[in-house]
Amino acid sequence: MDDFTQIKSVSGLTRSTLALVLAGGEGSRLRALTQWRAKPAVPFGGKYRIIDFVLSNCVNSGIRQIGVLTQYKSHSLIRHVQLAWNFMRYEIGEFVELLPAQQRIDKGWYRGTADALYQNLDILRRYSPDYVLVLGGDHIYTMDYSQMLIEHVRRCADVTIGCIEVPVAEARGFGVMSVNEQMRVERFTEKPASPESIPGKPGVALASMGIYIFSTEFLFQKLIEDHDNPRSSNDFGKDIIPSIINSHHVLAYPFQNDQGEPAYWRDVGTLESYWQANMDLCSIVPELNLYDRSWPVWTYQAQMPPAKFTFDDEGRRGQAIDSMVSAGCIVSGARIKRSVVSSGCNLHSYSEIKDSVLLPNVDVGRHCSINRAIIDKGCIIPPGTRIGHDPVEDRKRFHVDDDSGLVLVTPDMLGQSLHFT
Ligand code: ADQ
Ligand code: ADP
Repeated sequence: MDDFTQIKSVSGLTRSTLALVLAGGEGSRLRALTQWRAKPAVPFGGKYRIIDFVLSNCVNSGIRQIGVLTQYKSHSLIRHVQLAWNFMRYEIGEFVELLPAQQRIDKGWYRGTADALYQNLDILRRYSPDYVLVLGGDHIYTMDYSQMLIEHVRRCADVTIGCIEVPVAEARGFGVMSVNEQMRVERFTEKPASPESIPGKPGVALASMGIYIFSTEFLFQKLIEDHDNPRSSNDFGKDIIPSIINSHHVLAYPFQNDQGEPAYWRDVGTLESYWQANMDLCSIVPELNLYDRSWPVWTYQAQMPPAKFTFDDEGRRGQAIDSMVSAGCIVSGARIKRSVVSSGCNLHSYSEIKDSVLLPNVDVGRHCSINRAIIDKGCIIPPGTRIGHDPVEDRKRFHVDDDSGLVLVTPDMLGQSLHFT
């Protein structure tokens, strides 16, 4: 039988928790979108960057001591976190602190996710939290971590892992676990070749969301043991979690919506999943609701005028339907359908944009037709360009995703210099 602890104050728990966001991974499956920036810094949803979702979850959950561990191509990530997340007040114990791989303990970069924490052990010790919440910086979801924290403490767990049901066909990319009736984890395999189904739910596996709550002393002890183990790759999913399943209390916390179903959680690791998660925002009743005022997603707000829609010279309206059009855009006679148009875009007359994601500051010239495409920040699409209609033509100039047929366009593919702002 598990022990249970009475919880007196939820805010007492959240205030004694340090969140560490792992934001250093390469994200190579996003192709040229991560050529110059880390995946958590990729623009998303018209005005956000991917990392804003996890940071907003922390702040909205009352966890306001946050470290962001950066490594790979971190310039725009660091700049964004500094610009967007500087409203926290250090005086009252709130902060978002950047922890770049800086060869503090070892001479190398962060090896795996556990090593990223180990190399900052001296800093983590100084904050002396009771609990450490480890998070990935590259998922789109809104989640109240305080509920998971309550469960961790109530059930006297050593580690609690956030988990979600996924189709078995997709489970190979995740840590997959099996649990007993009390949700204690009995087996955990990182990226298994043949993932097991949940008993009674064929075709559905229980996947780790890469979210862990550790009781601090236990975490520190395991990080040191892992560091001293020459056979370890120093990774949570590959090394630390599998090594403690049999010897410690590892609890699974299912991430569910109010109806008890798996909640909205997307790993936007591929062009198709990145595009689809953007498209999801355009649906009439989106599963992830950016308009929920009780759970604001915070970001950096550039000073921009409202989006503006005007007629073209022949009197046809600029219009957008089932779409999100961000501040600073001018839609002059262009037609937008099922698309996300980010801040500061200019869409000129006689052009049509369908099922597409435009990152900030894109300029679409006259008479263009863009279909099922992702257009990177700052691209200037010359008048008359057709994208997403003829894969053979598209392949000559742009990147066409083999799985989905989506077209990715970046400034260098158009012979333009990259946009630095
Ligand atoms: P992956 O996402 O494949 O699996 P990983 O590549 O280690 O694991 O990335 C985890 C997070 O850490 C990402 O946010 C990444 O950006 C970051 N990261 C990776 N290497 C880093 C480093 N050296 N320094 C700093 N940050 C780094 C993990 C778990 C699986 C789980 C999935 C859920 O291992 O068990 O199912 O997440 O997506
Ligand atoms: P974003 O803000 O959209 O993530 P940025 O325009 O800020 O992208 O670029 C991200 C990083 O890539 C910056 O560090 C910038 O210095 C670097 N970068 C962009 N283009 C080049 C280039 N042609 N050569 C070297 N570095 C580049």
